[in-house]
Amino acid sequence: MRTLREIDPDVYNAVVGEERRENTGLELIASENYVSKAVIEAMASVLTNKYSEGYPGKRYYGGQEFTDLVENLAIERAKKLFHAEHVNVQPLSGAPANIAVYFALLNPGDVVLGMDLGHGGHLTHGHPVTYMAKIFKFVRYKTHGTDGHFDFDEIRQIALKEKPKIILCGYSCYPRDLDYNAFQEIADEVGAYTMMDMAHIAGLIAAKEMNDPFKARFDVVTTTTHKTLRGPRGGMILSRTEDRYHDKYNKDSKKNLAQMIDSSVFPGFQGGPHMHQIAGKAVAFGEALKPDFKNYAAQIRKNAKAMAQRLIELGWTLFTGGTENHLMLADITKLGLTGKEAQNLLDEAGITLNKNAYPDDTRPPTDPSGIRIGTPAITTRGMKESEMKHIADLMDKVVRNPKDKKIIERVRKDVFDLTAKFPLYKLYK
Ligand code: DSN
Repeated sequence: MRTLREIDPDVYNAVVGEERRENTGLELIASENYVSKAVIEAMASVLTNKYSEGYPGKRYYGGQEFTDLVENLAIERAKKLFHAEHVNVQPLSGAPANIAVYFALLNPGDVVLGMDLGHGGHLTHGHPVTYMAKIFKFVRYKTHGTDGHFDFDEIRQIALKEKPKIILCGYSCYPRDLDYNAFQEIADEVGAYTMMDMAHIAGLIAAKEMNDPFKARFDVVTTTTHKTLRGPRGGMILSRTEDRYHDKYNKDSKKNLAQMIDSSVFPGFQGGPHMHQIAGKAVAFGEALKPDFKNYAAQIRKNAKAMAQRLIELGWTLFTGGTENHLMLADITKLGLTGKEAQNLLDEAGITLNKNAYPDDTRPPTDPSGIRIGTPAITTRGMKESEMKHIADLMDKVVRNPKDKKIIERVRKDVFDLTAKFPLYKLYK
């Protein structure tokens, strides 16, 4: 970074500032993590210089000997990690991955049945504000009760009525595992493809800490690579090879499912892949294949459980009464604050998390009732159950004393002390 410091001190200072912020604060945003130095080095490499439209061995431009090598490494490692028949590592992030799948499988007006955003689903699963909702018809299922269960009879009834071509599951704010067999059975009955967006829990699925959608014969699984999987910011699509509905939906096509997805990503949707990012993915997948990754993934869940338990002891209301993955959703209005107020207060104390809608929230998305809390990043730092209890106590102190600046300052100091005991890399000073 010496060159950057000399050439562009403004950008250099922003990068150093962010490194300092990450080092000295507690990162509880459930979708964030810290990549390894090796991933950063791969991302900051000359591979960013190269255009590689196409796929390994079938590119449009010359000079692809090393890009092919890197992309094949990423594909082979991802296949091994998730026992996938086919992998496309070119999606630039999670939204482009999901969009590419919609265009691979659907025609305008076709129906997708997915989880409601307000109940933990994701914006790219057809929220009305997205362009996808103008092209395809998205219908939604919700969770039920304080335990947040799915009513599969209800989902089946919606599917029988709406005739979706894709039944989609996956979430960005739901603290439980999913019963993929139940979704698959409904999809078989109505003739729908099954699609799982595992972005949040990819690392936990890779480590066999959570159920595997491919075991239930899911057709397509999409993911980002930067959450629990701990890779660079990016996306990926995994799928079966066979198109189980070739005769029903695609009888004039010569393509199987894998080919439909590949041509949807490129040339259908994206241009040149970001090869530096694909190199980072290859490195991260290599790391996830090592035995240590299993310990890390198991610890994420142990940490979430320990923190949830402590928060409940302290009187917090958590959706579903706890967690079995990496995140918790708290109804913070029960402690007298809105989600936005809690997020801002905790930010002042060096604890970063995000406001989030709580199921059936009556408040607006810009200032909802909930806050989402996640353990992947602090687990990467090496923190364990006892630190989780300590962090829960610190959060509780802040939200119960919103007007007391002294308490917030004291918690900020405690956060400094705690993070100093679990240092991150320092690359830039
Ligand atoms: N923004 C991500 C999250 O925080 O869950 C999902 O895209």
